[in-house]
This record gives sequence, structure tokens and C-alpha cells, in this order.
Amino acid sequence: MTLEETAEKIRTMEIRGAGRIARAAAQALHDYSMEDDCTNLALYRQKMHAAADLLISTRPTAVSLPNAVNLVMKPLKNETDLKTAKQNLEERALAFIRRSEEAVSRIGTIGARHIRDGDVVLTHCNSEAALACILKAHQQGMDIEVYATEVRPRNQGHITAQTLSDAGIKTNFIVDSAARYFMKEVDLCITGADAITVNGSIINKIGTSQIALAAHEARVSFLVAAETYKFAPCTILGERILIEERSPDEILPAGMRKNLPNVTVRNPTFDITPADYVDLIITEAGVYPPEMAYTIIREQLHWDTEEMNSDFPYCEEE
Ligand code: RI2
Repeated sequence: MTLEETAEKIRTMEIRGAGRIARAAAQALHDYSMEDDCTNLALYRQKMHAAADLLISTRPTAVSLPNAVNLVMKPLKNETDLKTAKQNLEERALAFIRRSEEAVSRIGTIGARHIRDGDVVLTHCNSEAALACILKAHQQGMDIEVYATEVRPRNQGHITAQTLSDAGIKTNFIVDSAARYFMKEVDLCITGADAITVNGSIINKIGTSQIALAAHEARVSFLVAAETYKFAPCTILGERILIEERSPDEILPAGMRKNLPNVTVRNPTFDITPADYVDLIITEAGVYPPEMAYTIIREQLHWDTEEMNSDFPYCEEE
């Protein structure tokens, strides 16, 4: 796949999921560097930065994407020799992909410890990290049942239902608006995250915050499964996470909208769940209360504010 093809697939959500788009971006940078035939370092840097910018521009909310790109790109500025610069960048990209896959697996192992035999688990959207916990618990022989939401408008819940069904897990497939109705039958909720801010708020698929609210009301635990690179360093500096709003075509086709001249279709892709409604965040580094987001950004992502001010080029947009 060319760089442009990867960027387009991320933009159109053919490649989707916060972890998957991060890995796809790292792979695209790796391949782009491999194919590059520049003869000088300055030009190589320039081309790689343009590639990084293109990838980051594809989807604005999942912070895994700029975090992955930044991890691959950041040390490039210290390189002095083209051959080594290329080699190191390519190694960093592959290392990120490897670490990301290991992180999901480790989250599964840690998350499964929070599921008990006989539990009914509700999940929303299609999160590799959340599913890793559920699948691991099932593999360990726990008898669990899942409620999986449909996830309008892109129906990612269909993928989740397929995965759960393939694994032989008893699954109830419900429309998004039925989450509160069924909450009395649920023991815990597990979702993924596209971004986690310094105050522990979770940005995830639209509808997540309503589910968290319903769980809170019903005294049902609400867990978030997320790799540490879903935490947003730029929020330490007061930057906000931009919530992507996608085309109205995903909800109502243009032909139908034509007859509704006074109607505006709004299609935010994500919403924000305040830390108050989140019990725990399961990461590959262990389980944290959302209040510890700052510590995770400082210690796990190795960011400090001084470095960020000078060195986090992909954190400038709102
Ligand atoms: P993993 C997805 O975003 C969903 O919001 C999901 O909860 C989140 O990414 C995390 O997914 P989208 O790409 O990284 O479907 O855990 O908009 O797979």
C-alpha cells in the first residue's frame, strides 16, 4: 500500500480503530522510508515530515495516531547521517507496531482479571483492547455473556458481534438506545478509548458517555481498556481534543435530506465521558484510576511539559 492509499483508507475508515490506525500509520512511515531514494538527509527529513502530516490529518480525534507518528518521527531531528536515520526510523516504526500488539494482548490478560465467571459484560463499538479482555476471560474458561451495541451510524457493532460469535461467546446484539434498558442485567461495561485527557476523561465512540451514565446510575462498573499511547500529552498544556464530525451522508442520504430543508444532520463520531463515570483504565502497564492520567502521560509516555513545548509538533491543533 502506498502512503496515500493508507491515508485514504484511514480517512474513509476502511482502516479503523484507534490502535489499528496507529499501527497502519507506523507501517506507512516505515514503507515510505524504505522506498525513499533521497540522497541527502535534509530532503529525507522534509519528505518524512510531509508524510507524517498527511497521516495525522486523516482523523483528528484518536490521539494514538499522532502519538505513534511522533514516536517514529521525533528522534529524526537528532540524526546526522542519512543511512542511519532511515534505518533507525524504520526500526522505530516496526518496534511501535510490535509494542502495540503486545500491549493489546497484555491488556487482555490484565482486563480478564476484572471479569468474574458468570458475568454479563456490555461493550460499545469495536475495540480491540476491550475485546481482548472479554476474549481472554472466555479463553480462561469463564462463562460470560455479552451485550454488544449496534453503533450507529457505521455499525462497528456488527464486527464485534461477529468476533464474539466466532469465539463462541453468548452475545446479545442491541440498538444503541437500548443500553439503559438492559443495564439492570449487566455486571460490568468495558469499552475502548480513542483518547484520554490529563483529567481522566475518556473520548470514545459516540454513545459511550450515555452508557457510562446509565452504568453509574445502575451502580455497574465502567472499565476502559486502552494502551498507554491513547493518553493525550497535549492536554497537559491545555489543548483540547477535537471531536471529529463526519459527513451527514453516514446518517441520512442526500436524497432524503433534500426534502428536509430545515433539518441539519449532526454526526459527531465521539463523545467525552468524564472521569467521574469511569472506575478503572486497564493499560498494558497496569490498571489505573482515571485520576492518574497525568502520571501515565509523564511516566509511561515519557513526556514532560518542557519537552512538549519544544518538541511535540503534532499537538498544535485544537
Ligand atoms: P481500539 C474506535 O474508533 C472506537 O471508538 C473504539 O472504541 C476505539 O476506536 C478504540 O479501539 P473508530 O475508528 O484501539 O471506529 O481499542 O471511529 O481497537
